[in-house]
Amino acid sequence: MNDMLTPELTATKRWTVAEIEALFALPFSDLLFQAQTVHRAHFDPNEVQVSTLLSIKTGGCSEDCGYCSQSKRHHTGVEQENLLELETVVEKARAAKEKGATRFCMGAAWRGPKQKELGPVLDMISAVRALGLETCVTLGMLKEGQAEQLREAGLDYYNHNLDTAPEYYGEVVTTHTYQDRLDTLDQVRGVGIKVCSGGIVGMGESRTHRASLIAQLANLNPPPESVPINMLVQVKGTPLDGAKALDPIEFVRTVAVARITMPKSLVRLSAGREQMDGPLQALCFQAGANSVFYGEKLLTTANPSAESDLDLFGKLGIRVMA
Ligand code: SAM
Ligand code: DTB
Ligand code: SF4
Repeated sequence: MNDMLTPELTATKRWTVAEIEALFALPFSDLLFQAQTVHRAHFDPNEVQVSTLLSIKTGGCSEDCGYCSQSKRHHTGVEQENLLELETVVEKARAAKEKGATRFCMGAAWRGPKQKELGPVLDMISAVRALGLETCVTLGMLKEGQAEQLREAGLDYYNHNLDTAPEYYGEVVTTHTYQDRLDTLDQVRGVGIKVCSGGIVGMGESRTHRASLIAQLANLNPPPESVPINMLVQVKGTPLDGAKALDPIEFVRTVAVARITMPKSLVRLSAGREQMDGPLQALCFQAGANSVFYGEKLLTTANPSAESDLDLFGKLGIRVMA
């Protein structure tokens, strides 16, 4: 086999975009075999981690992300809501735990939290953690000192996606920059919070852009502990509604390449599962995906029900990761 295509199982390898494109170009069976080999070296291939999402502050966001239902610049019918009350969040977290989730992710449609907005979120983190769940929040860009406060509240993971290649970012978002995203990831890493960062495919990007996104993620030092791979959910009223749909095989290839280049990370099959059938999801698990969002809602769009996921897991002999 060509040396360039042999995956190194170290977190410190720097990947070039060309090496990642070479992985994308492999025959499908060879790519899946490599992905499965890497997956089995680091994880039980029959276990999947499950996280439940809750939108704690919906809509009205100042940013112009072309895919997002929550930007106030797009007319999507998503109404702006206030930050949820602590009791509501705790109730939802308790219900998620009862259904088997091990991580609870709280998302807010903010460019970033204002200081007076952060306080109530810190209380939510502590309360959810007290239930025995792992905690994750996604609040946008962080200002100096905010990551520290999140860590002190007991936050386990901060989600902040790079979303696409640096070369394509300006086509999707103009109100903040790729460097802004990287700076927030630095702040999170700097205080010892675990990083959840991935992207969206199916936004009209090229395969080279997908390889470039994966290179950015895999070359973070260390790579994110959690890597969500989202298939664009097309939302009416957003600029990306009507984008050419990505071929499902190309989606599976993206998952496999993420697995090979980030051997120790949880690779999450994220948004877009409601639009996928069971066999396509099964291929994604074979390609090394080992985490999903669990529960019938993502932030504003639908996700498969817990019952249908448990049914699929049953058919595939998949156990939920403790
Ligand atoms: N406002 C914060 C931010 O942008 O980081 C946090 C919430 S934002 C909704 C979190 C992530 O959801 C985005 O980075 C993007 O990856 C994902 N997302 C949003 N809308 C999506 C869509 N329609 N399809 C797929 N993924 C989407
Ligand atoms: C991630 O990568 N995907 C999640 C979570 N992190 C915050 C969000 C998906 C949102 C899908 C569109 C919606 O429901 O609004
Ligand atoms: Fe706002 Fe986040 Fe949506 Fe962008 S992705 S518009 S920052 S909520």
